[in-house]
Amino acid sequence: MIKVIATTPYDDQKMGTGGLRKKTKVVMQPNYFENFMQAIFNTIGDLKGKTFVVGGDGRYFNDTAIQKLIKMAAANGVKKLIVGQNGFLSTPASSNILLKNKTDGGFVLSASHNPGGLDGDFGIKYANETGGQIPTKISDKIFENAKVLTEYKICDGPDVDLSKLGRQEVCGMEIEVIDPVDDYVAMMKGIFDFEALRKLFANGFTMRFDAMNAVTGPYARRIFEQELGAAKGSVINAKPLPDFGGLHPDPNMVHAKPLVDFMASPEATDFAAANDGDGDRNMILGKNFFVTPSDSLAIITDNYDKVPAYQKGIYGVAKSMPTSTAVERVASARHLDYYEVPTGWKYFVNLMDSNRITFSGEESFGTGSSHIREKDGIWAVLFWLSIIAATGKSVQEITEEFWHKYGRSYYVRFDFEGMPTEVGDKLMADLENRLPSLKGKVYGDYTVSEAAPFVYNDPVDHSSTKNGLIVKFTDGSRIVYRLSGTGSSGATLRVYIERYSKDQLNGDPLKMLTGLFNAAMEIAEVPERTGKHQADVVT
Ligand code: G16
Repeated sequence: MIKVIATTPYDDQKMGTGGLRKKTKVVMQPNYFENFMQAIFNTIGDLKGKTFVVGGDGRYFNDTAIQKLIKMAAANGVKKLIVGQNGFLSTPASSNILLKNKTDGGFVLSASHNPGGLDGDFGIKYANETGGQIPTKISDKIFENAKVLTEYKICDGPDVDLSKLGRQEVCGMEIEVIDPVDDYVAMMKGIFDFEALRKLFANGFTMRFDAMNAVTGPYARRIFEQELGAAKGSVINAKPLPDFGGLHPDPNMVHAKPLVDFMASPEATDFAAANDGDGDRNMILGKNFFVTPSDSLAIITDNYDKVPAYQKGIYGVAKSMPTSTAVERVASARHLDYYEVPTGWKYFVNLMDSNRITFSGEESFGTGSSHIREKDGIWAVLFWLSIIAATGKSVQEITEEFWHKYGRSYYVRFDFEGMPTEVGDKLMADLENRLPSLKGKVYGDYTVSEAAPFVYNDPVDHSSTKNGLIVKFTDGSRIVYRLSGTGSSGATLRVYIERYSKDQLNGDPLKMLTGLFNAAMEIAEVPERTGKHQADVVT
C-alpha cells in the first residue's frame, strides 16, 4: 500500500562536490532522508519506466536508509531498482552497473572518505544516466524542491531481504539484487592484462592493500588475492564495518598512517595502496615512498600504452584546477588534449562523453578513466601494477625516472579545518577582492605575476563555474585557495601549494615549499582570521 506522509521541508539539503554530506544524526532526523529523496524524485518528474542502481559503502544507517529509498522509489512509480547484495556497492562499481545496464541513474549511500558511525557522517551521491554525478543546475533544483515540499510517498510494507540474490517485488516495483563484485571484476579484466599481473605475483612480488574497513575489501580480496595471486592477507582491514572500525577511511598520509609506517618498516612489501570509504579514492606507496596523486595522474598518462585498453591511443587528459601541473607537461609532450576543470569529478563527465578525454585525476586522491564516469580506486592500483609489471621497476624508480624526464612539481595541500562557515566565507570573499592588488607584490623570494579567481567554461554545455582563487608567481609556482565542498559542518580552507623544478629532484617537499607556505598565510591573512598558524592536516 502506498502512503502519502505530510512533512515539513528542510532548507539545508544543498549538495556539495560529492553529493549531500551531513552528520549521521542530522540525516537521522525525522523525515530528513525521506525529504531529500522525495525532492530528487520530484525533480526527475515522471518515474514510470525508470530504472536506478542502488548501493552504499555499508556505513552506519545505510541499512535503514536503503530500505526507505526502496519503498519510496516504489511508491513514486519507479519501474526497477538494481541493488547490490546487502546494500553494498562501491561508487565505481555503481557507475559501471549504471552504464552497463543503461539505467536512468543511481544512488550511492556514502559520505565517501568522511568517518562513519552514529557520530560520523552520512551522505547520498546521486548520478544520472551519464554514470556521473548530476550537474549543478540539477542539484540546485533539488535543493529548491527540498525547501518547499510538504509530503512524501512511501510504500507501506515489510523490509526487503537484500541478502537474497535475484528478483523480488515491492509495491509493484521490480528489485534485482546482484553480486556487487562480479561485474566490476569483469570490467577490470576487459581493461588490464590479468595474465601479466598474475605473472608478477607468481614471481614473488608483494603488496599490501588497506581497504580501511570500508567497501573495497571484497573487491580487493577477489581481484588481488583470488584473481591475481597476491599472498593471502595482502588485503587488510578487508571487512566493511558500519563505523569503519573507528578508522577515518581517507587514503592519505595522515589517515592511512599505519600503512605509510608499514611501508617505512623492514617488513615493507614491494607496493602498497589504500582506498577510501566508497572505493573511488586511492593512495599509491612504494617502499618508503609516496606518490602524490598529481604525479600519479601524470605517470599513468605517460604510461598509457602499458595497459591493453589504452594501447591504441587515448583522447586527452584532464585535471581539477588545484591538482599540480605535472600532467600538463605530459599532455604537451605526448600531444594530448588537455583540460583543467573545477574540483568535482562531475566536471569530467562532459569531456568524457564528447571523447575529449580518456584519463582524469584530482589532487584529492582521485584517478580514473572513461571506462566509467567516477574516479576508481582499484583501477588506479591495477594501473600502477601494470606499469610495474611492464617495466620491472619499483614505484620509486618509475616516479624518479618520470621526474628526470619532465622535472618535478613539489606539491603539498594544507587544510585548515573546523572554522565557522562565516569566517571561511569572509576570508575567501575578502581575498578575492584583494587579488587585483597582489600583482607585483614580493613575498620573500617570490613575486606575484598574476592573481585571479578560477573560471571554467564547459566546452560542451557552455555552463560557467567559478571555484577557487589562484595566485601565480614569476617562477611558475602557484598557491590555490578554496573551501572544501565535502565537509558535513563548518568550513575547511584548503591551500594547495606547488613549485616546479626542472633539476632539483630530491628535495623535501615541505622544505621546498616553506617560503610559499609563509606567503600563502600572509596573503590570505590566515592566522589573523582563523587563529591558526599551522594547518590541521597536511597531505
Ligand atoms: C568529492 C568529489 C571529488 C572532489 C572532492 C573534493 O570527492 O567527488 O571529485 O575532488 O569531493 O573534495 P573537497 O571539496 O572537500 O576538496 P569524494 O571522494 O568525497 O566523493
